[in-house]
Amino acid sequence: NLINNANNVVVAGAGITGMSCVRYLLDQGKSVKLWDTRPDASVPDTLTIDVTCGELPADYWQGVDVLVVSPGISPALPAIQDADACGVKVVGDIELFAQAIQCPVLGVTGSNGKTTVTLLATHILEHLGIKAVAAGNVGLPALDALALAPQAVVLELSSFQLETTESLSLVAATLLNISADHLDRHGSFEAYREAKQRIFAHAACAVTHRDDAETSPCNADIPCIETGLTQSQTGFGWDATSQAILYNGAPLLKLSDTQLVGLHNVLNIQAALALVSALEIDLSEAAEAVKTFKPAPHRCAKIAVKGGVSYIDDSKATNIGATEAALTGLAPSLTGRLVLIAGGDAKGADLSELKPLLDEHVDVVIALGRDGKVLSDIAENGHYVATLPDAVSLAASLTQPGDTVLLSPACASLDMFKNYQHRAEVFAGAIGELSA
Ligand code: UMA
Ligand code: ADP
Repeated sequence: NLINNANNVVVAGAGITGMSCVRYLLDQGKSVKLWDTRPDASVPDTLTIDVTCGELPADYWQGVDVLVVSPGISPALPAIQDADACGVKVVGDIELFAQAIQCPVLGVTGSNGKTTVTLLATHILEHLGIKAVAAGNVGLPALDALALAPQAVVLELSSFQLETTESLSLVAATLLNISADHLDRHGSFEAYREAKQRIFAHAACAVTHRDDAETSPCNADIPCIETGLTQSQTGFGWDATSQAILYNGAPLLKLSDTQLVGLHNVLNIQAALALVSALEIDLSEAAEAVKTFKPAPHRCAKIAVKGGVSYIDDSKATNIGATEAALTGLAPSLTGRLVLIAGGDAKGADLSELKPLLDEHVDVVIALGRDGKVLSDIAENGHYVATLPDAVSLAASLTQPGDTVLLSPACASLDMFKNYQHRAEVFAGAIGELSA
């Protein structure tokens, strides 16, 4: 055990992960120092440990056994490479969690759908009377889940977290899908894919999408439970005519009996059911629980109808794959015209990949943000605006009753907003300002 054998530990990053690590390590009786690479980082003043912000003194790594890096910090940073060269073991918080957790853990990764599947699987387990906790990238730092004495943990894992994880044992693991994301951090699509594949390293079972080879374990020979949008006789399937999810060919659950919409959510429901089925629960009761699950906000949610125009908040669409799901999922059910508001920080992705879907489904594109120009340039009917309220008022002026305005940015929000929730608040606020 890494931590049993370590005395001096550095935690990098003063965010929620870093703070959870500090608490955990102090509880374990370790000597802990905190380092944030940003000179102006805000660090709680209640901390009584050694804190360094910005540049490190030359001998900083001397005597340090372990460095725990927060997910937002790249292990490729020169100072972290220095630590490695000095013999310091570099890990992430999930590795500490992996070495401490006693109950079964289900793992969820993918470019999109992680939070939906994590929360849904947790909801199902709770419905079945199992004390389950959703943790990891979903928001509750994994080490904080330990203190809640769970009977099962559903762990959402980002590629950043997987990059620094080695020994995580999972009862079942899923890689939902892969599309370009975080290329600015990982350097290449291949490196991003490799990080995601690490989820299967010590998994007892994989939940895969039968028509997407990217979701299958590359290096681990483990049993698979399949999901998919075809009428399969084994695993999870889909009958498009009756709009029902199938299990081993028999109807299990109708999509219309749930509060989720779109084919991407059919896959999400299947993945959540497949994951919990690894815990030997009653599948029909699990399917019953799906009906009472309320989706998290900012994921393709209709938030207003103003002047007969529907406004949809998909602010959580922070990459191309999510916006593709919104466009293909929504378009078939629309009668009027569709205005898309998109743009922001593309994180190194090529937004022009959206061109075919824009041409097919979108009548007007209103773009904004650092990388938004690409979108207004490639769209047949594209506009570039300075702010989100400007985008909303332009959309309102271009629409008529029956039309839909969709905020699905395909980009991170951080170039203009605090986070995607803030972007959604500004969107809702601007809609509120429109005359009825
Ligand atoms: N910091 C540095 N140097 C850097 C970058 C950051 O010192 O180069 C410092 C910042 O000054 C700050 C701290 O690190 O003090 C922030 O740490 P962090 O960025 O790792 O963020 P946390 O607050 O610890 O939150 C993280 C996840 N954030 C990221 O991966 C960026 C949260 O996911 C996660 O919910 C939380 O741990 C609990 O596990 C957020 C996220 O955006 C929601 N994830 C990405 C995504 O979903 O696309 C991966
Ligand atoms: P994540 O945690 O991976 O970001 P979320 O469940 O929060 O996933 O959804 C993020 C975005 O991706 C939302 O815009 C949502 O509508 C879209 N989305 C959800 N599930 C899928 C899926 N299976 N495939 C593609 N897009 C999806």
